[in-house]
Amino acid sequence: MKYGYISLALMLVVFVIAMSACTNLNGSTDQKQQSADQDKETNSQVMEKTSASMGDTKTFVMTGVNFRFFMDGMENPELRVKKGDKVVIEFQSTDGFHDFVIDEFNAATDRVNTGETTSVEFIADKTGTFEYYCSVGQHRANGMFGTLVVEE
Ligand SMILES: [Cu+2]
Repeated sequence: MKYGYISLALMLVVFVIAMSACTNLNGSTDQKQQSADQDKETNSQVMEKTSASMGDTKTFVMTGVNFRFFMDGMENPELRVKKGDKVVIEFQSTDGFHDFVIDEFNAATDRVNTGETTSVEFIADKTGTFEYYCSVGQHRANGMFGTLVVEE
């Protein structure tokens, strides 16, 4: 009978050890599975980013006066982007009432007064050379225009 208890106790110990070993095994398997899932998630996020934008975002910070656009001190600068780029124009009037318009992309900012800022964004979905201009009064005729080049 004495041996019976001992062997029963031994079996219990072995059983407990075996159980905890199993739990550990399962635990590490779960962790592996989790990190695999995380990898998958990361990959699909990267894929989404790539397919959603198709191109870079090009931001141009421009100002307007009577009757010119300026960017980094350059008068009516040529803007260059690649086809598929998202173009963001951040426009501020530093003197007068102005806007920024490109007909071919149906892009137009609000008309803003001195000190006010506005913006417009569009996808440059076709190649070519396009004119941007200010649509207020005779500003365009007075030289308030420039060129956007969209390259392949
Ligand atoms: Cu203007």
